[in-house]
Amino acid sequence: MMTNRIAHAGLASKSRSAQEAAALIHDGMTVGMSGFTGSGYPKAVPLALAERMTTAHQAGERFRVKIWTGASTGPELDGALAKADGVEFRLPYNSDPIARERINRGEMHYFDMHLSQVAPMAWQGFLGDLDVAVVEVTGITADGDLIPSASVGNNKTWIDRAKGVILEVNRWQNPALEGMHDIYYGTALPPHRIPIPLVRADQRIGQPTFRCDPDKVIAVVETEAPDRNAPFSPPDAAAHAIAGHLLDFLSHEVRQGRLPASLLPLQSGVGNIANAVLSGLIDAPFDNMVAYTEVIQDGMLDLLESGKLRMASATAFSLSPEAAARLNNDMHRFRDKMLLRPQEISNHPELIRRLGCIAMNGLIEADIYGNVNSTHLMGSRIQNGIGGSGDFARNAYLSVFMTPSTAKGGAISAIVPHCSHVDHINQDVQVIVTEQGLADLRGLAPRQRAELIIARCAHPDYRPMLADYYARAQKGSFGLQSPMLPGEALAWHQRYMETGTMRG
Ligand code: 0RQ
Repeated sequence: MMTNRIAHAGLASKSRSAQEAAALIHDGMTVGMSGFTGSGYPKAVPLALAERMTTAHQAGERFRVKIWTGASTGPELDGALAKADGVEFRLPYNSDPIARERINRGEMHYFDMHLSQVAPMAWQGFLGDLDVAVVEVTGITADGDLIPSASVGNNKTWIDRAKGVILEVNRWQNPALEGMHDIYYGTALPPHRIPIPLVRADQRIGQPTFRCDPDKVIAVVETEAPDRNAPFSPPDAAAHAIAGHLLDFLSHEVRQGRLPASLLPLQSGVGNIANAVLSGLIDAPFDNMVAYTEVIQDGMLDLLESGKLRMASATAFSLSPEAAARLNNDMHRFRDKMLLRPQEISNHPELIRRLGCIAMNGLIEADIYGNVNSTHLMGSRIQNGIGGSGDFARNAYLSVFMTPSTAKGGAISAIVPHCSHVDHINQDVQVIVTEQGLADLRGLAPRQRAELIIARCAHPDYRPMLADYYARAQKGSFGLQSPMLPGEALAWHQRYMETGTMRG
């Protein structure tokens, strides 16, 4: 166990202030930062960089960079840089409200990507060179290896690809994180790709640390600052109902012999509903479960504590401040039950297909044919991004999407005639659950799906409108495979824009 956080003498001598480190980043550069859902992101250098940007802008100078990360980060990174108008291009995921506004005002380019594809695409080269990596670590070993922090994300790739590396060594991160990571170095681009030798969620295939050429390290900054994730709101009645329908369905699948009694490796998406489902699993009749997922959130910590979940493999923690403190204070009880991996492994299609994951993700809207929109409001305004939902939904053994049947206090139906934007085509969507009920779409043709989704998932206030649309579409459609009245399908959304409610 580490006592001295920077045990490598050469790297200790590169200790700098955040301001000195930020001064190594210049206008037009591409910067790869650590961070995945509010954990393990650098907390000092981005703030110092934002200050430099603001000063430059005040002097009439241009100072904007391209930022690559693992996924979302914290306000000290995405929020501060967006506020300073310092980001010209962002990938692969954003949930920061200030950055979201800039993206939707057209002031910032945003390449919203499948999270498993970020590292391989960075290696392909079309994204350009990576000038600097800014990576938070828990510590540096005497050999100069880097002990990862509370998220792994794309850090291995940033460290390998960047011309210069800035390390933030964060004392707030528990030294007991050492040994919890599994960093696999066997990925390559075609034609050199080989099978990834992982056949169980709890298997280790890599090493506990990142390799890093000490000569590439241009600054080491010491910090002591907490990760910042949004707290979860307690599950409401809709979340409880959704969890109930889904758990009944999983029990039914076990009884039918289609799922083992310990289920299959669970993937759970972001948000309160996913968290409520995890909480519901504590009282469900499944034991010895494992998770092969992207993030470990509060509900998963509870499941691990209850003993129902044997272990969880992910790329990051995504814990509320209370749960992060609980984990930090009690690391020895959890550490052998968790593995953090690079996101190209946690989200790898080959592995998700091989392990047979049960994917459970949120959505913005689903249409009556089972296509799902996870990202855009009214077809054009980005909310967050596809994140890992595409990696999991297409490759899962069972792909579930869940949502309350309405949004905005009932003024919008989450079930619509046609999605205004499609992230997950109906072939990747096997089950849709709302608080109204569950539609098992497996093996159904489009018109069979439409009837089931309207009957089981739509809110009763919107069922007659959807049924009416569907009946008319069957009369006036060009073809009857997926009946559609082209003008009207999207007028549904137009109505909300004009009157503030879809009912109008
Ligand atoms: O907006 O906050 O302004 O009111 O969208 O909606 O209800 O807070 O839902 O937190 O469960 O997120 C799909 C966004 C759901 C999430 C999505 C409005 C709503 C609110 C958020 P306000 P809620 P949740 C792998 C999985 C993609 C990434 C992913 C997501 C805001 O699940 O980002 O799956 N998924 N990753 O009011 C208009 C509708 C609406 C709507 C919701 N139909 N029309 N507005 N909203 N539905 C894990 C990772 O990638 C880490």
